[in-house]
Amino acid sequence: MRRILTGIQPSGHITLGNYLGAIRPLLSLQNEEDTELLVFIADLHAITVPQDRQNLKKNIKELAALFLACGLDLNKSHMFIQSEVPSHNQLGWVLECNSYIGELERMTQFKDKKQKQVEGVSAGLLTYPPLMAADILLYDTDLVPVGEDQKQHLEITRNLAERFNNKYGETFKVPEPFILKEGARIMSLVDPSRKMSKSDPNPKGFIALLDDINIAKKKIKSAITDSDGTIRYDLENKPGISNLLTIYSSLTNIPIKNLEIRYENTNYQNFKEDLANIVADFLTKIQSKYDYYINSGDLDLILNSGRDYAYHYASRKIQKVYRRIGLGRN
Ligand code: ATP
Ligand code: LTN
Repeated sequence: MRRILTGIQPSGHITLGNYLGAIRPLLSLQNEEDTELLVFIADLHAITVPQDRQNLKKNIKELAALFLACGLDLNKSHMFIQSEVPSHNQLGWVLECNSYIGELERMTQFKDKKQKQVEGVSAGLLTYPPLMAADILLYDTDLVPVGEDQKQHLEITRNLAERFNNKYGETFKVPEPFILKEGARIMSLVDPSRKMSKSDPNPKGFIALLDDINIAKKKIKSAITDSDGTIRYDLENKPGISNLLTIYSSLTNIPIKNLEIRYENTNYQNFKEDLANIVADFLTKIQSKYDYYINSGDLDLILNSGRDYAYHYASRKIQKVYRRIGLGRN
């Protein structure tokens, strides 16, 4: 059986970038035969930067309900909260001891996030990749759907798996990233040179899946574009409009080439107006399903059953790892 796994941090409100980069590719695989999905809320990763207790709690539940609202099929998947399965911390530590500071310091996400910390840079921000590797390697994962920004972390995960296997004997499956060409890097609406990010202090930069519909429409209509006026995909010279074309195409499945032809003789305002309506329809559908799940008592039962399933699998793996290394008495 093929196992697909991904995690998202409950570090803010889930964005269209998270959806197009990670959730949509994940869901595109769930109907394939002989495939199982493991989906988790990466709360241990979220605390690498400061989090408010109440917000964190709320974001964890919100993310769980959103996965379901986006269409996660519970007959094919298990959803759980990372901190409820202690094997993640256990393997994280082991892999940390097999990581080199130099390779961790080279990670782009570390370098970016380090710049933004006002209260000091936590050691966890640096040692985050071995914890992410643990998330993946505990479950003999085959494929990991992620956005482009996580490619480097997948590479280090593969390196750590191979390093461990060489040193202690075959223990981990070496996973592959699953990165879709379109939507893997959605950019900020206020600065198309930066990626759309849920922890952006300026909410105009991102569309959250739970944004008020009129506010979301306004964000699209006021997205930064250039002054050239033609609707053409050109990442280098027209990053703003290219980003909007990518969003349009990803949500409608209309190829970008066809959109360029459709909007050849119009202006940015018309194009943005249409895109705003497409985004509004998409959000409306998700939000009505979200309202159902967040208010249903099922959510806790679903998370309990996901935790038990993950715990069972992961605790066997960590015992094997400990034995291989020579830890404890067994
Ligand atoms: P934060 O701002 O807290 O770092 P984030 O919005 O970057 O959060 P993550 O939780 O780090 O989101 O990422 C969850 C998943 O969403 C990952 O697979 C990541 O690659 C993907 N992702 C995040 N931002 C984007 C984006 N702008 N475009 C496409 N995929 C994205
Ligand atoms: N590192 C990811 C979130 C994440 C993840 C994972 C993704 C944590 N563990 C395991 C895929 C598989 C992020 O910050 N975007």
